[in-house]
Amino acid sequence: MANAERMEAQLKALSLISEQGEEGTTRLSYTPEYRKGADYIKKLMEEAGLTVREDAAGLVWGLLPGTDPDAPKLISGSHLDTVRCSGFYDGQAGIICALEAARMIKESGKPLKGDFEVVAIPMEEGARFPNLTGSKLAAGVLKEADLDLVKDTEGTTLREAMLSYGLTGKLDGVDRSKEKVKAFIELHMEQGTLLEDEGIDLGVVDGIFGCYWKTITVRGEVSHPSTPMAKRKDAGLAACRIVSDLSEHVAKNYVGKATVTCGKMDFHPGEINAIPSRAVFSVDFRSGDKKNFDELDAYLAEKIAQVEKDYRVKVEQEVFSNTPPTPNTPAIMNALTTGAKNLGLKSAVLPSGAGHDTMIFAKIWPTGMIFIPSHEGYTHSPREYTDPRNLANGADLIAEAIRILDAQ
Ligand code: HGY
Ligand code: MN
Ligand code: MN
Repeated sequence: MANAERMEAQLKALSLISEQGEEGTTRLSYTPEYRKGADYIKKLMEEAGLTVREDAAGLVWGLLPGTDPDAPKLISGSHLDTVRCSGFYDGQAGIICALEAARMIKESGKPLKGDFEVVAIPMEEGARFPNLTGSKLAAGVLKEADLDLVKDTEGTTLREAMLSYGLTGKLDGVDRSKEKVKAFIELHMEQGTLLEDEGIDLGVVDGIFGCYWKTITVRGEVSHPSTPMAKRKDAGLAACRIVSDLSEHVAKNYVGKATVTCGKMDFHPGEINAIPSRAVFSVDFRSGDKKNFDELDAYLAEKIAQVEKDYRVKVEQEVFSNTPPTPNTPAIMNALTTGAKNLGLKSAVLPSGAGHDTMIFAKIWPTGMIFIPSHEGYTHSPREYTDPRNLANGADLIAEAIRILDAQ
């Protein structure tokens, strides 16, 4: 059985590998802190007896070889990067639990037919580069040419960031889309409260909500705050109007269907006594149904046209990332549900409101996701927590499901 204390200690150690910030853990991809986190994961993988490699995109793979080199592989893992001021379970718990499962399988003396690989993935969060970029590179969705096109929030290209991280700036061997993989399984915090509220041990995820991010730039004219309201071209007020009308519209008309979040807003020149000439802000749409994204796009376009007229400003919008709602594979879900039953654990099927690397790997492999309870649903917050017993249940289920799938 999994060792909860060991996993809790490993996650606690990861929590300290962070930029010095106000609170929580901040480990953005391809930064010195990320390098320390990746080296720590490599050390844990070596200690667990896995063969370790880091690929040309910075994904860290731990291999437990199977007995039959022709048998399809089994892969489990999650992301190692965080948002700013984060907790230390989001993504990381999926790596640590997969590693614990690999260790248990190895120590059982009963080898699998297929290779079992544990993976730690960069750039899942959109805190630096567009979200899911690491898994898009591994799935062959992003190609070499994209390395000069994809930029982080400061305008650094992927290739520049990879080179400064010590990688080759090429993608040799990164694309794994042509390999025979029986399943990719990702364990993750629920980032909601259903499991904890209902006293359920583990979640089996059926559908993962889509995640649609836009960057909106409003351009007006800087002038003195004494400028009459009807004369000014106030980019700041125009931006606030778009955000407040959009959020009211979603709150009223998309209950239980979609959400919208404005997490970032920046005014230029950013002085108390200067009407902003430019406002740049983010829009994050989530929904389980792509139709809602299309409707909200139409609403946003109308709202922008009205605000341009009413506020005498110009508005541009740019898609930062767009991943549609993604279903998991029923056969993998069945293996997870059967595995939980075999372990005497209570499980339930539920959707994921958050986005995950699994959405990208679902394009090339059969996929499944395991949720463990998030205490009071906190996530993207230093208050994120789960009882170590949940980590053990999760690792046990990964090992059990891997055995079931390997035997099929
Ligand atoms: O934003 C998300 O849904 C996830 O935390 N990356
Ligand atoms: Mn997250
Ligand atoms: Mn995550």
